[in-house]
Amino acid sequence: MSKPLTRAVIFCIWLAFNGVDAASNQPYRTGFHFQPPKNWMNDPNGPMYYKGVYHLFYQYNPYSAIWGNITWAHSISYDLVDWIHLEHAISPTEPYEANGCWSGSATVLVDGKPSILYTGANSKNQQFQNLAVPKNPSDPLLKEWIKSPHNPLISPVDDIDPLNFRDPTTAWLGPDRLWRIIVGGEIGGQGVAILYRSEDFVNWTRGKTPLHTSNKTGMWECPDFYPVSINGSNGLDTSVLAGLIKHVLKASFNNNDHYVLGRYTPEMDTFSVETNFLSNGSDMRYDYGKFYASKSFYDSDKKRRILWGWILESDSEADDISKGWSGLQSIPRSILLDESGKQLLLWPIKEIEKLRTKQVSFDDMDLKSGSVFEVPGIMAAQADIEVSFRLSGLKEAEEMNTSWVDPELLCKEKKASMNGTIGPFGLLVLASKDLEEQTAVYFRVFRKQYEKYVVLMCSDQSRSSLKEGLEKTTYGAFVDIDPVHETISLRSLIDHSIVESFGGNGKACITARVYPKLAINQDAHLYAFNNGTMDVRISKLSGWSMKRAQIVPIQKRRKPSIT
Ligand code: DQQ
Repeated sequence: MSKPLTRAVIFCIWLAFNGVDAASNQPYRTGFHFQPPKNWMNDPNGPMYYKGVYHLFYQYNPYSAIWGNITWAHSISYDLVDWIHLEHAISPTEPYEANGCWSGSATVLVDGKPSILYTGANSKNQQFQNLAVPKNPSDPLLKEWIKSPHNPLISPVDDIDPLNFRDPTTAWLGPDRLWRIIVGGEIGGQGVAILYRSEDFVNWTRGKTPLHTSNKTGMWECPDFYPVSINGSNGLDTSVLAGLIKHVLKASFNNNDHYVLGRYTPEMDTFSVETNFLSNGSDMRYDYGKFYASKSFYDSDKKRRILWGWILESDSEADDISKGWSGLQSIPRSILLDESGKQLLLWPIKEIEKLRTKQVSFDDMDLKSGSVFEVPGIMAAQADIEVSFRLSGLKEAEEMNTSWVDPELLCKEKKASMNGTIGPFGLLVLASKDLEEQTAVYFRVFRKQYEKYVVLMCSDQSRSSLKEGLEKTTYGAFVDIDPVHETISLRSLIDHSIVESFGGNGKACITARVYPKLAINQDAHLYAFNNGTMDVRISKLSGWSMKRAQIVPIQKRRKPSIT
C-alpha cells in the first residue's frame, strides 16, 4: 500500500471512532480530554469517589463561551475516562452568590455522606463560604444538591479582604475530632491559607494564625492541603495525619499551581515548610505550562490521590466565541512523593491506556546529530507517545552558567531550532508534513562542576501554528535526572489542541495548547529530532493512536443504563 493510502485508511478508521466533530469545523475539540459539549469551563471542583461513582463538578457558564454566570456543572464516570453529563448541581440563586457559585471542594463526612463547601460571590464580588448537601445521599449519582439554610457560613470579617477570600479545601479531621479547612486569601498584600475549624461542618471558627502565608506572592486561589506517603506507592486520605508522611500545600497564583512540602503538626495546626514558594532553584509546580486552579481527591477505591487541573485556551476570546467553547480539564494525574522525598511525581491515570489502539514501537535506534525521523502509522493528532533517550559523550555537554536559574527563560533563549551539543532532542508533535508547523517538546543537557548534569525540558510553541493572534509561550522546567545513570524519558498525550508532556517519569510536566492550521486531523505528523551535535540513542519508543472517550449527556449514554 502506498503511503498516502495508508494514511487515508488510518484516517477512515479514526473517523469511525471520532465522528465528524474533530474532522470538520472543530479541529481543536479534543478526543479524550474532559470537556462539556459547549460553552465556558474553568476550575475543576469537588472531585470525589462516592458509592462506586467518580464525580467531577466544574465552573461553568451555561450561556456562553466566556466566563460569567458561574454554575457548578456536574459529570460522573465509572473509570475517569468516559463521562456522563448530568444536570447542574449548584446554580446561583441567592444574594450571597448573585455573581456566581465559585470554586470549592467535597468532603465525605464521618457518617459517609458527602458535603460541598463552595464560595459565593455577591453582586459586589464580596466572597462567602457556603455549604451544599445531597438531597438524597443514597443516590450514587448525587443528582440534586440543597443549599444549607445557614448559608453563608463564613463571611469575610476583620482583616480579610472580602474580594479575595475564596475556594475552601476538602476538610480533614484533627485529633480533637474537629474538622479543618483552609480558604485562600490575600491579607495585607500577601497570599494566605486561612484556617477554620468546625465540629458540625456548619459553624466555623477562624484559627488564630493562618496555616501558611507568603510575602512573595499575592492572592492564593484554590489552595489544596493533603498528606503524601514517604516511600509509599499509595495515596492517602486527606485526614491521615500520622505515619511516614509529609504534607503538600498547593496554591494557585501567577497563572500556575505552585506547591511546597512540609511537616504538619495537627495539635498546633502548624505547617513547617521545607522550601518557600517562588524560591530560586526550588519553585515547584505541578506543571510548568498551562495548568491552573487544580484540585486533588483521594480515590478510596484504588487507594490513590488524583489531580485535576484546568487547562486554559491560548487563543483569543473572539476565537472562543466562534468555537463556542473554552477550557479543558487535564487528564487526571496520580500524585506520589518521589523517592528523593524532595518533589512530587505526577502521572496520567492507568485507565487512560484503555483508549490506546494501534501501536508503533522501536527499540535501540540512533537519533543522529541533525536528524529528523517520522514516527509512522499512528493517528498523530490523537496519540499517546512514550520515548526514552540514552546519552553518551556527556563530558562534551555545554557548560551550565550559574546565572541560568529560570528554566522558562533558558528554553526561550535556546529554542528547539538552535543547535546545541547534547540536545535539543525530543519530539515534534502536531507537526505539518513540511515542518512549517510544529510543537517541539525536547531536552537539553548541560554540565555542571564535578561531573554533575542539568537536564532542561522545554515545550516550544513558537512555531505551533501559522495562525496569528495566539499566545505561543515557550515553557521550561529542570528535571531532576542523572543522565549518567538514567535514561531521559518523555511521555506526551497529544489531543488535537493540547499536548500534555511528562518528563523523567512525571518529575516535570508541561502542558501546552496549540491550534495548528495545517497539522490537523490526518494531516498531523509526529517526528523525533536531534538538533545537537552529539548523537542520541532512543532506547525505546512506543506510540499509540488513541480512541475517543465517550463523554456524553445522560440521554445519549449507550450503556450501561443508569437508574
Ligand atoms: N476561579 C473561580 C474562583 C477561583 C478562580 C471563579 C480560579 O473561585 O479563585 O470561577 O481560577
